[in-house]
Amino acid sequence: MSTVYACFCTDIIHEGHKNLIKKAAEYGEVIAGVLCDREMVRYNRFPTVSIEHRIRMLEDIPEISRVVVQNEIMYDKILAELKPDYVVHGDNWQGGPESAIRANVAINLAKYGGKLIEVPYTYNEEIKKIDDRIRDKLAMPELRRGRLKKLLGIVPIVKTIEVHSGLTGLIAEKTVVEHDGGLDQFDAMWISSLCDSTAKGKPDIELVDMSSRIRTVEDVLDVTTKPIILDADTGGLIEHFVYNVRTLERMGVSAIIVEDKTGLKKNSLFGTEVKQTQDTVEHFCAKLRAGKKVQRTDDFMIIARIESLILEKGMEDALNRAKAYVEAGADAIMIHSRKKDPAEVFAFCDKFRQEFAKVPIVVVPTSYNQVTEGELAEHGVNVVIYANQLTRSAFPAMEGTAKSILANHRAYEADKNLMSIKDIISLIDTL
Ligand code: SPV
Ligand code: MG
Repeated sequence: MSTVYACFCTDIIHEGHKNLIKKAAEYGEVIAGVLCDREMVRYNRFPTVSIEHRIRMLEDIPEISRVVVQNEIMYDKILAELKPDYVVHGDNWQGGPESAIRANVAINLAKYGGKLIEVPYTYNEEIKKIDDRIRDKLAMPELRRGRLKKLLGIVPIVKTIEVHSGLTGLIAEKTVVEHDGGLDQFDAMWISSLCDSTAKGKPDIELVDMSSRIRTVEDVLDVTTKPIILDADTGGLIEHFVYNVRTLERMGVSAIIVEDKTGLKKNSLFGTEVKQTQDTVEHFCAKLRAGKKVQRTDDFMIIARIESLILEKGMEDALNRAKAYVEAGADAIMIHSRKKDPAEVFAFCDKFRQEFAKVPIVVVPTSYNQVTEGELAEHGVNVVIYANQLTRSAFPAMEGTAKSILANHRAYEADKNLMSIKDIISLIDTL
């Protein structure tokens, strides 16, 4: 009997999947693949049910004779292993980044003479509703909040991009690329104090207060499902900090990062060019302890950000503070640097890892931007934050358009660089 292989990356079996399975069974014995969590996250969205649940869900379907786990989005290994006579897939992968998977399947089937069967994808209101329901579920505070901790256990490094509005949130949510034989997307969003302030035309000195920052968080929460890490600056007065921890946790924010500075905070990338004061270890630890004490779930993370390297206080100071902050309850450490190369960050991570094998490390490679995610992960980094690149790319693009319209007294010349009206309209989801 011929064998037929179909891979599923879904949390629910709906009518469309059932149609596909029925069609597959016409060609022979059906082997179903379940895409593993790590690849689900890169390719699709975060699973709302466990892999064990997804396996059982397929095992319960009478037409399926066997279920296997597919560990890579591309089919090289699984097809070499199973050598099915047919691969069955919906025909909705012919455009966009998914077409790379289709091409990969074709190449691998050709190696041994297997065939691809494409089943017309079922589009109907019911399926759209199911899809919307999963997305809505992912956006709910209870489900979104804990996802950062879960991601830390699934992906080699949590890739986080700066967002400061609903629109930038959509970019973080929806951008998927095909490269190096796989698909990729961002795992989480960073709401930067620098970019949130800049978007409002204000300096990054805690002038944009928490009420206003929370408004930005809500705009992002409204249109996305990915976890949020909020830049909480110094956290302010301990008496205020505890209230903000409660509010942000309740909203579904996954983590806040508080930096060990005090007084008038200036952006770290100024380094020692401006007057900035580092908090005492005792006072900052008291702030961390107070925050940890008031949070109500195990999901929410308070991450301690160390400014010793920024303020040129030395590696020893950074490491001593890291130890004290972890002991005070910090869920992770962010080490910041404004050096052009990652040497001091690597040195910190290597030493920190000797003492703390499990405490996550967060980095922001803005100035040492040649470093790759792979290199950071090798030194034990768990979260990389691209902290300001969307803002910095948007500003020159907008300024260029403004200059072009002024210079030409019309918008015609600028238009070739612009997104079409049709595309900008379809970018926004409608209910
Ligand atoms: C931010 O993005 O606001 C940060 C990171 O705090 S940095 O600008 O490098 O200080
Ligand atoms: Mg900041």
